[in-house]
Amino acid sequence: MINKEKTEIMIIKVLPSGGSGLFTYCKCDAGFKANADGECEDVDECLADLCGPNTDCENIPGSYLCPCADGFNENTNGLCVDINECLLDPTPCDGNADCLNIFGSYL
Ligand SMILES: [Ca+2]
Repeated sequence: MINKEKTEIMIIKVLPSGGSGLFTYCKCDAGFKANADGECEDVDECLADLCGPNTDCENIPGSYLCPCADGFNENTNGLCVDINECLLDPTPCDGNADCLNIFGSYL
C-alpha cells in the first residue's frame, strides 16, 4: 500500500560551498518506508515475525495486529493459550462422543 501522506520536515543543511540553506524533505510516517520511487510504502511487519507464539500476524497499513490463532484465546498475561474445547458448554462434540482436547484443537 502506498501512503501519500508524508510529514514535511525542515532541515538546515550545510552546502559544499560552505553556506547553509533551509531545505524541506519528506519523512515517511511510522510504519511506512520509502521505496525506490520515493513513495512511502507500508512495512509488512509480519515478515519480521514480531507476534508471539500461537498468533496469526495480520499486516495493516502503518501497523500490524497479532490476533490469537484459531483454537487459542488470549489469557490475562496477553499470551495466546490453547482453548480446552472439551470444557465448553455445550461441548462441540456429539453427546455420544468422547471429547479429547489437543493443542490448538480437539478430537
Ligand atoms: Ca504494516
